[in-house]
Amino acid sequence: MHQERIESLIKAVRTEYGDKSLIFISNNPNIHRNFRSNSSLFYLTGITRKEALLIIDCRSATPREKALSIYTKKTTKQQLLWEGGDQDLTKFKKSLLAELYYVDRLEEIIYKLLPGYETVIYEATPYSLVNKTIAQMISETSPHFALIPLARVLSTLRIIKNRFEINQIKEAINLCHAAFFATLPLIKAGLREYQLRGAIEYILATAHAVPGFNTIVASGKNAATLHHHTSQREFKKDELVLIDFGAELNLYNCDISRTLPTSGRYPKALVPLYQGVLEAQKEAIKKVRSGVSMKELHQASLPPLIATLKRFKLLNGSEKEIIKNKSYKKYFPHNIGHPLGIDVHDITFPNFYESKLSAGTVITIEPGLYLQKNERALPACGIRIEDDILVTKNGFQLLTHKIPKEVEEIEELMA
Ligand SMILES: [Mn+2]
Repeated sequence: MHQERIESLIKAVRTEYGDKSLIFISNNPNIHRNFRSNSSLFYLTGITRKEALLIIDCRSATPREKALSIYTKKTTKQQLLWEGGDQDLTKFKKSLLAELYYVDRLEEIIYKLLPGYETVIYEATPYSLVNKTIAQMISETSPHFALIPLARVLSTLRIIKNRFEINQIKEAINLCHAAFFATLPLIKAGLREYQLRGAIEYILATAHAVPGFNTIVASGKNAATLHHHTSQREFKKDELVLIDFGAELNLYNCDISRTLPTSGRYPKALVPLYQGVLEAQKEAIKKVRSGVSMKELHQASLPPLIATLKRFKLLNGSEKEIIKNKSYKKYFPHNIGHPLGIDVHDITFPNFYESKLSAGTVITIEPGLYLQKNERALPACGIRIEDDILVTKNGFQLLTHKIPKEVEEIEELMA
């Protein structure tokens, strides 16, 4: 799998920039706290070692001709004592047909490598073996080099998931499913936001997963803050709690939001608001298939949202006018969703939002409505419903279908 990915990357680079290209991707060893492997390095190789630099020579079309070199540092006795061992890279000599070098400094080696090449494709992480970013180093010494960010070439490959990756995402979703059902009974007046967050993250931790991002638990008016940092606020009766959570398992992520009532039933006044968001989400999901753009999915979600806002007299004018003058953005200020994968907001290319989606891409669909203050007899609140969806040739697969979102379903579960 990794060899094929590297081969595809080399092919893309050779097509775009010619074969006199070198690719540098490294793991930043300086982040000891919550170290996480560089997503692209992990995608291409499976490497998770803190000290690791992969150099790909694009003069060879395949990784089989000594095109790959991995540079790393020997683990010292001190490191062994304090940190324990790190990933052993010797296995990659075989699996990737890579050369493996143990070095203490890399500058000289890189300078020696450069002649004969014209393009350097890189990830901008600082790397201890060269003290600065490789891009900095090269632009200072060899300003004639074309420096190209790796994402420009790799995003079109990473955006399409294979079966293994889809299964990884599904497994992460299974953990969130478990966390959702285990913590649902906790959602009632008196509990505090951080307690629910702790309970959700506890379930993930016991399955050897980590939260893919700071779990959002936002109650009442706090939910009007899109990325509310879970606070001490206590849940009150008859209000809503927005949870936006994700599990990262083996470096693959999911991302789910649900909005739940604190008193077992959705407050009557807020039901139409909730239903509006749900309908908007369903309208967008219905349209998912290869060839459709995120922008079109966004557009598809707007009529139900706008109808809801008009119903509460939060917006005036025709649907057409409201879309044109974008006044709906006061209540729905973000995009409909984003791609998902090794990163929660997975790698994208510049015009991704307008581009046609391809089969194999996993996206989120997450419309929301947010009231920053009490308005028209409605309390300040936030509603977001987010599912993870696999784009297929003729439609979609709703990966998060087991996590309920219908009003009746949730009220029955909480009764
Ligand atoms: Mn999301």
